[in-house]
Amino acid sequence: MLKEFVENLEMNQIRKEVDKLLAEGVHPKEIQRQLLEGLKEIGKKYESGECFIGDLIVSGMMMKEILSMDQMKTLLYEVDKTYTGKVILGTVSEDIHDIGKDIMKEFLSAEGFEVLDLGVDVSPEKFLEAIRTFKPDIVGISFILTTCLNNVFKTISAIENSGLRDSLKIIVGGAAISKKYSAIKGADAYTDDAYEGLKICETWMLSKQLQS
Ligand code: B12
Repeated sequence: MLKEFVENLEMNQIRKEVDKLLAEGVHPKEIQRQLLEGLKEIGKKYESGECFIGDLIVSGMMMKEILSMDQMKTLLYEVDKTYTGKVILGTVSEDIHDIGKDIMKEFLSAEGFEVLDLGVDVSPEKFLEAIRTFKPDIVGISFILTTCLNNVFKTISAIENSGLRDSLKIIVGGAAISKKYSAIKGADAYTDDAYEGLKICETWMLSKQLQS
C-alpha cells in the first residue's frame, strides 16, 4: 500500500500511512524498505517517460521529509555499539543526489563515527582539502549517476597522487554500483547498501584499533 502511494506521489496518503504503520508498531526499517520500493518504481517510470523531472524532485523531497521524522529517526538509527572513527562523506562531482548519502551519514553518526559531510557535486580538490584538514580514517564517495563513474576514478586518483592514500580507506556507495559496475578500481570497498557500508566501516575501525 505504502509503495503504491509513493509510486503515485500521493503525499497526504503517504504521511497518513506512515503514521498508521508506526502506530501499529511496524519497524521504521520496514517502512523505509517500502518507501525505497516506491522510489524504484518512480525511477522506472521516469526512464520509460511515464513521469517527469518534477516527479523525481517531489519524490526526493518526500523521502527526506519522512526519513527526518523523529519517530523514524530514533528507531531507524538505533544502535547497540559505539565505534570511533572519522569519516568524510560526499557525493561525487556532477552528481547532486544526496538521499542515500544522508542515510549513510545517519547510520555512521548513530554508531559514534564523527562525520564530515561535504555535500553534493564534490570535486576531487574539495575531497583532498578536507582530507588534509579533517584527517579522516575513511572517505565515503556517494555515486548515483552511472555517468559519473569517471569522476569517481578521478577522485580516487587524486587521493592516490596526493600521497594521502595510505592513511585512509575508501568506500564507494550508491545505486550506480549495482546497475553496471561489479568493481570500482582503486576503492577498498563498494556497496549499494548503507547498512553493509556501515558494517564495513566498523570492521575497518576495529582492525585499526586492534593494530594500534
Ligand atoms: C530522487 C531522485 C532525484 C532527485 C534527487 C534528490 C536528492 N536530494 O537526492 C533529483 C530530482 C534532484 C534528481 C535529479 C536527476 N536524476 Co535522479 N533520481 C532520483 C530517484 C527517483 C531516487 C534516488 C534515491 O534517492 N534513491 C533512494 C536512495 C536511498 O538510494 P541510493 O541513493 O542508492 O542510496 C542507498 C545506497 O546506494 C547507499 N549509499 C548511497 N550513497 C552511499 C555512500 C556510501 C559511502 C555508502 C557506503 C553507501 C551509500 O545507501 C543508501 C541506502 O542503502 C532515482 C530512481 C532510483 N530508482 O533510484 C533517480 C535516478 C537516480 N536519477 C536519474 C537521473 C537520470 C537524474 C537526472 C540526470 C535527471 C535530469 N534529466 O536532470 C538528474 C541528475 C542531476 C544530477 N546532476 O545529479 C537516473 C539515473 C540513471 C543513471 N544512468 O544513473 C535514476 C536512476 C532515474 C532513472 N531510472 O532514470 N533525481
